[in-house]
Amino acid sequence: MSEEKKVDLETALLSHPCYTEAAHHKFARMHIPVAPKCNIQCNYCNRKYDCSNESRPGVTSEVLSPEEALAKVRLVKERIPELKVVAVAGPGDPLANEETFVSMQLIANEFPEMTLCISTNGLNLPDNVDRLWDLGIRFVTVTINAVDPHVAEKVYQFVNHGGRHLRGLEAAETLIERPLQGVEMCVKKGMMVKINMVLIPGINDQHIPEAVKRLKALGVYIVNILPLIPVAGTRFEELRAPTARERRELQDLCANDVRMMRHCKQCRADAIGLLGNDRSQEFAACGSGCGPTGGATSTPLGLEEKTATRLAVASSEGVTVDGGFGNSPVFRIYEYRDGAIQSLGKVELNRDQDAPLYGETHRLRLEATVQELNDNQIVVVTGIGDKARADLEALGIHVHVTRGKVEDAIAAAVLACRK
Ligand code: CLF
Ligand code: SF4
Repeated sequence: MSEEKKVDLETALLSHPCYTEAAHHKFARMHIPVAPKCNIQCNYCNRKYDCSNESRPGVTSEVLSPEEALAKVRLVKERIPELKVVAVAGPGDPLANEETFVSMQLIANEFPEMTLCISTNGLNLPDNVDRLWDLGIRFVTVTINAVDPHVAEKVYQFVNHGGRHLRGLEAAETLIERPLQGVEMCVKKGMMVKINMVLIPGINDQHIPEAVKRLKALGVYIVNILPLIPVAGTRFEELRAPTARERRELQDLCANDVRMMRHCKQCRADAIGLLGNDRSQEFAACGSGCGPTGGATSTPLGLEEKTATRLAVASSEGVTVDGGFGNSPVFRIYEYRDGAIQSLGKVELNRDQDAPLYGETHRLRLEATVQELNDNQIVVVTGIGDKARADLEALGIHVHVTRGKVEDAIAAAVLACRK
């Protein structure tokens, strides 16, 4: 029998940016995208994109082998000393891919102080609790969108389990029974279990409070209610996303029963950095080339060319400019250099979408947005008020107002700024 890995759970909890809100400004996490296969089909997931269990549906830049993942962890640890957590969160299901276990073992061997974390749909969890424990994994997230098969039936298209392809009620029952069993086993073992629930208006919104009570009774540590992101090419593409108010009201209600996570950023399967500042693009495509003598990404950050321009673009999907300065909930950050555009991540503003666009609250919101974006040279929006424009310009930030495609807007904004 292997010797049990010692983990200081309290210290790990206090520095885990998802489990402890106060830690998320200080400590970074890294997702290693080593798990491409999935054993179920959620109606909100397009498999060309990242796993919606843990990520906003954006294209993962790469799928890594365990050895490449280890090399990348070395590089990221060197550049981001605040790195505390390494996790597998897709792009498929971690427990449907043997590479998850191999990668975690390699990382545990080389970085014994690192907190290890996984996020799974839970189908294979009961069979793997001991294995995860032996690897030193103490943080397990399970996505459970319903505990009633008649609700779950509407969320999942199929489940592949035990050599069978299940659909309908049978699939739903399996995808309730197995994850709940896994959660119970993890809690008994001493793991910190987080539940992710995708809030799907008209499908599970009325059911979530009941589901939360059931999960609380099993001893889960925290619950994270994520808004549905309707993704093109999925069965739910025509559904609407919940409003910020709907989500908050549900969180408030469920907070009577269990601790709520409210700072989730729905990260990519290859996310790197602080939760609110994804730096994955800095390390993109550095799989096997990111050893000590690695490729382009090993250029020290301070030695970048001076011609680079950093822009914040109000764009919900990264396709078109579609937000005003005062109401865009997300600004995407890009670097423009010698005609090439590189995505550097996004800044999310945690805005109450129902708040009025006038008055004192709105004024404070605009000031906070100016501060959030003040390390950019250009801000691109569909509209902006005089006061906010003046505040940005006082900081030397050029404002470009436009609509249309993001890349066209960036090129035009840089040109206008340099005139
Ligand atoms: Fe990753 Fe998830 Fe571990 Fe965090 S993310 S596997 S628990 S280390 Fe965090 Fe990202 Fe939200 Fe997930 S902000 S999507 S909750
Ligand atoms: Fe997609 Fe994740 Fe659901 Fe699998 S578990 S179908 S990868 S969202």
